[in-house]
Amino acid sequence: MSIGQNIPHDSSRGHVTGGSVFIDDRALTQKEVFVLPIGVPAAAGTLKKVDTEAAIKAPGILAAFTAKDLHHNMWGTIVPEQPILVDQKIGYYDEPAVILVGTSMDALLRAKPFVKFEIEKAPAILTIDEAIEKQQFIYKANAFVCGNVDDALKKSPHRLQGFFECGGQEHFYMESQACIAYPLEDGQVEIHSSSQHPSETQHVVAEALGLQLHEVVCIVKRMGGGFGGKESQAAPFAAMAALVAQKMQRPARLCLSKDDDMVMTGKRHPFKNFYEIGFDNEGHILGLKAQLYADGGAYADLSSSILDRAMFHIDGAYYLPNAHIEGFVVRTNMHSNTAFRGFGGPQGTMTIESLIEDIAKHLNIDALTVRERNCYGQEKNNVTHYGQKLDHNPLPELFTRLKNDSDYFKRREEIEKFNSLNNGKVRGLSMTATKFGIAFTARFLNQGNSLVNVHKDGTVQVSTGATEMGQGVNTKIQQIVAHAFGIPAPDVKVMATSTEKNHNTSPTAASSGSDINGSAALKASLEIKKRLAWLFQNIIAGTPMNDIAECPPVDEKLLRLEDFDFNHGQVKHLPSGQTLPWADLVKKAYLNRMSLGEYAHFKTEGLGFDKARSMGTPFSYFTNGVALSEVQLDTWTGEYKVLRTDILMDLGRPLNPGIDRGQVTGAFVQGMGWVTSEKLFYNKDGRLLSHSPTTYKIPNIQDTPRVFNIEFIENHENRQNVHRSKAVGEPPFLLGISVWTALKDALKYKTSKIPNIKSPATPEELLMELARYE
Ligand code: MTE
Ligand code: QUE
Ligand code: MOS
Repeated sequence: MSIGQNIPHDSSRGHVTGGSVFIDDRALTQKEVFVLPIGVPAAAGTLKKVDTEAAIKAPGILAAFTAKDLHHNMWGTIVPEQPILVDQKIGYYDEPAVILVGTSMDALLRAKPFVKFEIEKAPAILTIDEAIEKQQFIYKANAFVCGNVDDALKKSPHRLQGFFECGGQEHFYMESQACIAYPLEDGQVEIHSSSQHPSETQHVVAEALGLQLHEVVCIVKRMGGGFGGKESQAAPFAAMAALVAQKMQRPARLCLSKDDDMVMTGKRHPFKNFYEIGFDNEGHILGLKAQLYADGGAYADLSSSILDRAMFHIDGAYYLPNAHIEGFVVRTNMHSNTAFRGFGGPQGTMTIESLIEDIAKHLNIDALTVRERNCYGQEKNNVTHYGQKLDHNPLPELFTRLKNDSDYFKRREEIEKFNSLNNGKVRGLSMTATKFGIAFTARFLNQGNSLVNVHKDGTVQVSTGATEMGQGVNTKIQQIVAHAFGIPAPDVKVMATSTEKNHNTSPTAASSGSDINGSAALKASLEIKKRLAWLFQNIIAGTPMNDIAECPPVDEKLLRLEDFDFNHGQVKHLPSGQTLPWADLVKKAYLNRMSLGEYAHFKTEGLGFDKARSMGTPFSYFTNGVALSEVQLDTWTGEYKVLRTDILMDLGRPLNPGIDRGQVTGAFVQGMGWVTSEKLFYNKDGRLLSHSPTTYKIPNIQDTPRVFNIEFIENHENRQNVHRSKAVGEPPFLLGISVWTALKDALKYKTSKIPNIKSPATPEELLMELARYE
């Protein structure tokens, strides 16, 4: 019951009726003030002076604060090197430097132009190439080495050399960065934040204000989307609001406008990846040498972990017998780039998917054939370039099944016929894969804790460190707990995340929110279940109620949990057939003075990666899938449509197939947006020009595939994770790449050379490439 069922998302009604409360929906409290961060009008240089005098005199303006008002101005999830407010050195254009406080947002916006900056400008570094030239590095990874790549390349009958480039991506969550800080007694602060990482927010706020961690509580009810953008970067805005709350002893609300959010916050990392790949006449990859360069922007943020994940995913779904992979994060004068769905994985995998298209063109073989020849095997060719062995690898089955189910070769023939008409339209077809490693590669983050409280009427409240951003983690945890107790899902409520209930939480990220927190919730539930079974066993044995001792530690001889069936709101002792309603048993436990609450800690087992040698087991398991996309490109305008996409995924035994289908759909569309229309434009000073929905093009409903099929295979073997489910949040994002490779495939019909396009493949990008063929 409950597990594997399509119960509705716990906020679905609220989201469509307007009942769901986001940060800015919270009622105004007495004396509450509004906070507006203001950014610097230069990408590099020194901030000499900020003049707020005129602004403060404007109607409705109460105060202005700058870096010197903070107890501690540095933050950074991995390396604390980023100022909350610019002190002297400017990192990027529109970097927050002043916070203006007023009685209304209207007053703040009217006063904003009166704030004056005196800046000594310096030349800005705005591209990866410039940063390499000037040797500006944030991080250099240890190389990943397997086999002997130089030897393999030397012996390869064919070699290709070049570079692959992909752009950044704006998160475009519906709710911008937002928080409200409430001053409490004794200098304590309570922060309500739209954050994927409440513990980090608590930490940054405490440090910025000179408080200790136990003086700050961070509460997250939900986010209107996060997608990685609120993992680290919610924290500095919370610190700004908290500073105002502390200084003025008034509640302070900071909710960014879409435009301010877009210019001030970091995005997906653009990458430039240099490669040399060797292969034989059949297209078998013999060796890959690559150097990955990620644009970290002005500060470190999570860039090092993101680069690591790109290096882990450079293999895509393909076996690399010999590889030498190096990676660098460069420092530029751009907004500090950050986590975004896939966390570097897409930038790594897209490189090899692009290379497979190139190999196919070079050898004049179908790209799917090249993919199948290189696909990781089940018995052999099943060890990654970092030494992790694939367990129950479903990739060969996924490729074969989708090829057959979608009539790949028949459609290829039809496309060839269509393209030979030369009617100003050209079609392309491509299948790509995702093999996404599940676990934080930073080992210590693979832990979580939960608090389960059973009330006297038998209903349950659960709290974990997981934050709800639309992905359905609350619903999955609700299902896990309801299933454990055998009660209806509506009798379980997942409560707002708070650092007061769950401490030292990891960010809800790496797609492992449901894995880790669901496991912790299950563990706590099982402890309570054990106590209730013990009580029931004693009742059956006739032990007088008040004499029932504490539940003993697990001992098969004293208590056999399998003898008890918790289902349909009843608890049944199977050997005797005796039954008690769940709520009655709960009440008896209370009267007998037994604890009906439990806390549990969970850690993911089996992880071990040796960073010095770049070898080991960084991941708990992999989530795999394949997608086939067909596109039609107008060769006169460069415009295109996705005619059809078929997706086949292995999600183990999904906890909620409906929610997972939503995740696959959304992730795919977000992925195809990244590789097609979502282009970031900056002027020569490094100012973001595409800073609003009118200038930045995310996919709309008409851009989605005309025919869109999503299916799951059955896999009952993922014993590594809770109820044999698999993480779903990020893996299908990588399938959006199939739209880009399909466009590249279409171009192949127009040239004898290997098409050379960047990502995103905007109509302009494609038209320019087509123009080179004439
Ligand atoms: N789905 C929705 N609706 N909104 C989001 O912000 N974030 C994605 C994914 N799916 C996101 C989403 C990202 S980046 C991650 S890491 C996972 O959800 C996090 O949640 P999970 O670990 O519980 O799957
Ligand atoms: C995937 C992720 C994250 C990650 C590694 C992954 C992530 C994250 C961190 C991280 C690393 C070091 C730290 C830290 C966080 O690593 O989201 O605080 O010190 O935050 O493979 O999603
Ligand atoms: Mo997701 S990028 O790990 O928040």
